[in-house]
Amino acid sequence: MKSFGTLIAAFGRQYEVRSDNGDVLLCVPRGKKSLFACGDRVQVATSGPGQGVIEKLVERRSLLYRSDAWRQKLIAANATQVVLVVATEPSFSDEFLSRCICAAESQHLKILIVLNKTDIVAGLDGARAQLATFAALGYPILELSALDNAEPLRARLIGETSLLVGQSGMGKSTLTNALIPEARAETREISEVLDTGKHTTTFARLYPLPEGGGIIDSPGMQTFGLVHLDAEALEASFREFRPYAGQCRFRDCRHDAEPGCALREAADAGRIDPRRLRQFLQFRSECETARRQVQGW
Ligand SMILES: Nc1nc2c(ncn2[C@@H]2O[C@H](COP(=O)(O)OP(=O)(O)OP(=O)(O)O)[C@@H](O)[C@H]2O)c(=O)[nH]1
Ligand SMILES: [Mg+2]
Ligand SMILES: [Zn+2]
Repeated sequence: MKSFGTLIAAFGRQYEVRSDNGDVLLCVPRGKKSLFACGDRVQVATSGPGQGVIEKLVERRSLLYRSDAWRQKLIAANATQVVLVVATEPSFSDEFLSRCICAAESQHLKILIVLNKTDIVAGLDGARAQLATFAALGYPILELSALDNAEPLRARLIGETSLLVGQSGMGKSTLTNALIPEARAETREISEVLDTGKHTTTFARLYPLPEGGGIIDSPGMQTFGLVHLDAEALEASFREFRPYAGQCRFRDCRHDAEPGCALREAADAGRIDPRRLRQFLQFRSECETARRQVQGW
């Protein structure tokens, strides 16, 4: 029997697919290649009780992934919104945040930043200061405590497929459980996470929201390589650079040390955050190094 369904969990080479008639099947891909991601729409053929084979992938509306020179790691497909989860504790990296934003912008996804654990007031000012750059760029920031009350987030999720991403221990799974109690996603004390060096969530899973839409809880990440973005796509994913496109003196300006560089002038004048320009140059240089490695020179 063949049916269409949604891939709701991706563990290595096996996938859980909820078919449109409600059955949940544990599936393997047909053939060796397994390049599916949580959120994918697929056609499956039942191969036994509760088991199936993925036969076809329905074209994706979006795909969020990270990459280094050698590998791509799919995170989720068909999300409409990326929810970047940071917290007052443990500390987070604004560079990591910029990377996630580039990946999301390049897929034209909505972006929402959640500052979690506002009940830990000691970390609040520092976290807000770190987020000021992103607030100035117009990215919405929602402050809450998943342990006290996650409800302010619910209205922002209805009708969207929201991918929760962030570093380990920020509270993605705690938020998921607060909004969808049946989710029962595993959560863990950060101290334990640090002891074992492992993330608590080990694979991405999609949970339907009772009000419509869904949440994809994903494993914490340490790095977010953007090697799949070329220089042009990378530049376009820094939204504050867009008004300066084509304004540099040289058409092929690399925004590095060229005279008459509009981006550099804007950074010097404080119209764009110099830190973001440095991040752009750093991400681009990583991409170029990775391409040279792959090509062997
Ligand atoms: N004080 C406080 N602690 C929280 C809050 N939200 C989550 N935590 C705690 O933070 C720790 C980590 O939470 P998780 O939900 O497991 O974090 P995660 O982002 O899913 O982590 P990974 O799965 O490793 O990526 C747990 O001990 C939670 O109880 C909050 O709003 N306030
Ligand atoms: Mg988790
Ligand atoms: Zn320039």
